[in-house]
Amino acid sequence: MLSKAMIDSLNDQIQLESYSSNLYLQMSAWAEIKGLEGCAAFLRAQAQDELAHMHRLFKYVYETGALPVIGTIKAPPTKYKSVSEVFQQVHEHERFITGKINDLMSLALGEQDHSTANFLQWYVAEQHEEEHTMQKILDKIKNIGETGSGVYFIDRAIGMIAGEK
Ligand code: OFO
Repeated sequence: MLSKAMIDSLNDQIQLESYSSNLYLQMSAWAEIKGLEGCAAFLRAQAQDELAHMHRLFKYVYETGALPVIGTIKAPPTKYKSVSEVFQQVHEHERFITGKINDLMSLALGEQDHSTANFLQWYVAEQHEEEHTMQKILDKIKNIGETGSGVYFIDRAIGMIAGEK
């Protein structure tokens, strides 16, 4: 059985994972409109992953006998200046999520809630992986550069990463 504080925090995370999914899906629309098919494919796949993260939490909460609550999801931004801005924001957002997962883990450990701590391990590993992927993408953007045909090659490189997912 989960504490009230833990149920509330897990529900906050359900809401955040839903927001992450919407954020990346909205970013994929920006990329599509700009003709950046590789970036769009990557961001759509990322949106799907975030939805799966939300469902994983949702299932865990109801399996404990508590009520998962999605709540209100705020609207994500719709305008971006460049590919680098999009992926900088993705990276920043993932770091923010890592902080939230760490807070959840600290709460679970503090409460000696070993079941939830064990459940959260998967998210700890996932955040490590995602931050690493986003850093790799930012490095590629920096190395290739966004001038001239650079954006074309960046899009191809990110599309290849999407294909590996
Ligand atoms: Fe970006 O990862 Fe969800 O948790």
